[in-house]
Amino acid sequence: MLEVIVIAFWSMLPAYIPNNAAVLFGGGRPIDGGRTYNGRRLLGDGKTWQGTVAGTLAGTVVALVLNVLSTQLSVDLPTFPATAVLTLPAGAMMGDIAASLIKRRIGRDRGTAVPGLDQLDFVVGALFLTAIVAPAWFSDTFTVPVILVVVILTPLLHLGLNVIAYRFDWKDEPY
Ligand code: CTP
Ligand code: MG
Ligand code: K
Repeated sequence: MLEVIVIAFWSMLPAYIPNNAAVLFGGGRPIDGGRTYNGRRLLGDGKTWQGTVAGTLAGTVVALVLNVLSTQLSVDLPTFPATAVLTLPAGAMMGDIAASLIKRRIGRDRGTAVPGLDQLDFVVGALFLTAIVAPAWFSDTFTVPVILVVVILTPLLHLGLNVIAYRFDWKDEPY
């Protein structure tokens, strides 16, 4: 059980970091360029080019560092192929962006909480893109128990980290 939790956390770390990096380094020009549809923004000011690039880069660096670490550790942890090094962080950012698109369409303004969607958007994005681009590595690494742990553990971790980011004034809301 502990092994499954460790593998789940390790394998998803390159997808966890991007959101936090986007919060820290985001800003500037929004991806939607201010465009609206039916009177509402497509994505909103919370989805910026800078945040997306910084988040993807940060997750990529984390995956590369974990690859180096896994050769140093005696325990058998997954290494990330070049495809997953990119798809885990890029997929996480895409999932978060897709969630904003959904949130604007259902009438939620930027920064409002949609429980469930907020905590799992990046997980679904990261897993989905990785499953498409690196199917063999995906099915070897993300077994059913690992996916179950990811789906349960992620919202708890995400909420915990966001509360900390909020307390440190890095983030406007504690979710
Ligand atoms: N951020 C960014 N670019 C991204 C994702 C996040 O610049 N692709 C930054 C923004 O400053 C954003 C903050 O990180 O406000 C928090 O991210 P998030 O909670 O995902 O965005 P919200 O502002 O809550 O907007 P939304 O309601 O669209 O999710
Ligand atoms: Mg938010
Ligand atoms: K979000």
